[in-house]
Amino acid sequence: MLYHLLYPLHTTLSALNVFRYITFRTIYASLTAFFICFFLGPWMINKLTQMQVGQYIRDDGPKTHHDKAGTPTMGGVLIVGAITVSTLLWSDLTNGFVWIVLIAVIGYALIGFIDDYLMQIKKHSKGLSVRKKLLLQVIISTGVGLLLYTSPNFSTRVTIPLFKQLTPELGWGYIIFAVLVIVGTSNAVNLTDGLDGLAIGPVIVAAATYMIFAYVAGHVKIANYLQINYVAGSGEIAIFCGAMAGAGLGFLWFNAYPAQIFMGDVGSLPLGAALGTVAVITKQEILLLLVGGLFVIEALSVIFQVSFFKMTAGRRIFKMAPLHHHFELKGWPEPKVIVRFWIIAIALALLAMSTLKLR
Ligand code: 57M
Repeated sequence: MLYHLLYPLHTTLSALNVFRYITFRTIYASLTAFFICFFLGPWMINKLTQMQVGQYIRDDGPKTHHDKAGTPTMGGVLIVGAITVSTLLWSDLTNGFVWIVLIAVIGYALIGFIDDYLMQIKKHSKGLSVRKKLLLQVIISTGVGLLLYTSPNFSTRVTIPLFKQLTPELGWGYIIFAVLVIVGTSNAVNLTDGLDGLAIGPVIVAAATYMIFAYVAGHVKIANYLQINYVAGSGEIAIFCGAMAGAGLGFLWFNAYPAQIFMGDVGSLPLGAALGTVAVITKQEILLLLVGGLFVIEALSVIFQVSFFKMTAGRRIFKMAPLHHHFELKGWPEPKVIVRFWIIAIALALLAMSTLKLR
């Protein structure tokens, strides 16, 4: 909005020329989202406490979690609100990708909201059934996939890191591929969200990484130099990613151990969906396995644990899945698990960035 209002005035006030630059708008989108979360955080915590939207804690989890009962949840409303407002303020609203990623985020936030609402407000402890949640996720991601498929000049080739010449053409199958990426990432982030700051830290890292990828992919000269797919218009997605990283930092202020607020499904589902959508838009889909490697590890720990549990009638690989619970039960203090998982997430993101230069 600010771009549309202020940039045209650069002919009379040349300082406003700065609104043309994606880098400038990305920095201010990050700061805007950060300050929204930072300043509204305490108000949100009070409001949720008054409304008694406190976390219900399962008896079968690690004992240390029992003290967390009643922590206000659904902080994701603030994160998604901050990302949306900031993106609307700083990006070029004539860019279709901006609207597509906002549709994904708001759509998934609604699914998360319904789930949290049933669990926390209606005290319906199970929330939405897994099947209904998945169906809604597939419906929204199919819509997102279709919108991308019909976007002018959008390539339906998949980028394979390290093999820049190998780009399989999926045609309409790309829609199914996009659905898998978006639904998978959303659920993997959701599974990771089980310790204070554990999910939002790597979300910030991944959003910052894709902020760079989006800028690079949208810049014809840099994209050609690095021999990566040039995606016209994807530069504006850097602004969205900046807003996501900024909102994440603002939320982390309160979600840091010991957390004063949790994000709830209304936060974890849309944040994961946003990363998936951004990976698809920037044509760095497979690389998300590395950028969001921590989410992949957490999801795999659940898949292996559940499969092994079923195959062996009750035996386990880990003390408890997802993986963070395993280390907690081994006696690692919660902050140690969290910070070590963040370190892994940062190292994986750096490794992913290095592939831009490798072929
Ligand atoms: C949601 N939710 C947290 C909070 C957060 C298939 C199975 C592995 C699924 C998995 C599951 O349900 N995962 C998804 C994880 C919950 O956090 C809430 O949920 C939101 C995210 N959706 O924002 O609102 C709890 O996590 C803790 N927490 C923090 N700090 C935070 O910042 O401490 C969350 C955010 C909160 C709080 O305690 O209450 C969760 O863990 O429930 N299920 C599991 O993760 C369960 N695993 C399990 O059953 N494993 C089995 C195998 C065979 C499936 C096994 O290994 O034996 C565990 N989760 C819990 N207790 N709580 C185990 C039992």
